[in-house]
Amino acid sequence: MIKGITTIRHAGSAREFKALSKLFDALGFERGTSWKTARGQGTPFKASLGQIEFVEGLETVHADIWVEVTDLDSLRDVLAKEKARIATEVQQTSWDSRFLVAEPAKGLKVLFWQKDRPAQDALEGDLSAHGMSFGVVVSRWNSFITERLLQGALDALRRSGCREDDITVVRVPGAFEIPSQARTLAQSGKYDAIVTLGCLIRGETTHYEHISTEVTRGIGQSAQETGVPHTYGVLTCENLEQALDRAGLKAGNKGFEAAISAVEMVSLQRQTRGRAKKKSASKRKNRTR
Ligand code: DLZ
Repeated sequence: MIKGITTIRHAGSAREFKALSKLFDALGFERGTSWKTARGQGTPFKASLGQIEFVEGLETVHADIWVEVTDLDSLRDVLAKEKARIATEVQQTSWDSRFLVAEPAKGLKVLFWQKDRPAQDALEGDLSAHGMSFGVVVSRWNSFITERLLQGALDALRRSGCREDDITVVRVPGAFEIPSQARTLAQSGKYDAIVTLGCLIRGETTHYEHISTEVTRGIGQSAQETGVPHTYGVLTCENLEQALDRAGLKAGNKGFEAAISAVEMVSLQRQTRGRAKKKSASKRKNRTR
């Protein structure tokens, strides 16, 4: 089962290692667990999402570490402040993005890129969970699958920077019980979002259609009526093989995806609420003039 991808680079010296670590801190990467032995040392820097991509054809790759960012211009400012060498200045691509290549240590090139905004004024949530709290409701029925979904969800929240104390996991007997517990957590006012995890398998469930319809409707209703984002990590599968694929084997881990979506939705909600407040304040100001 795939858990993550790590790209490892040797720094030329302890001094360079320290400078690289300082730069990656300044860029906003989350530090993982460092190690040090008589033979050397290492410090991982985490991103919320990682992937490995193979490329074929004429496209120039520029660097073998690519980092997608939400604001390339601010990132360029941090690189300048940290006096990191820019090997290629900001350029537009033919695939609706801009990129630059930094060379913070000799021979170590990192390409930073940002996707062009789809529309001038579009708002998007980001994937940092700092200062957010989450309720995770997971059902015990088919726990062989749902525990994998839970591990994926917890992994996503931790990688996004959520503190352990800000995650509450609640176990319920089966998928049918998820909506009521999700609503209870949402109504408590303690959580920014609720992640729901469960697994319904058609072959093993006589009332499959009824249960899955109720669960989906109940989670959606709780989200709409409480105003707290809920994300849907309930698998509805034909058989165990399909469920396994979606719990980390071939088709990713839907628990991880549900948790990442929750982080994005909280971030987006904070932005849209902030924007709505500003708009109504400026309306009031105009009226009193
Ligand atoms: C009863 C039942 C059945 C047959 N199948 C599943 C399933 O595949 N996945 C699941 O999460 N729960 C199942 N359940 C249990 C119901 O969701 C519920 O917990 C019980 O009917 C008790 O209310």
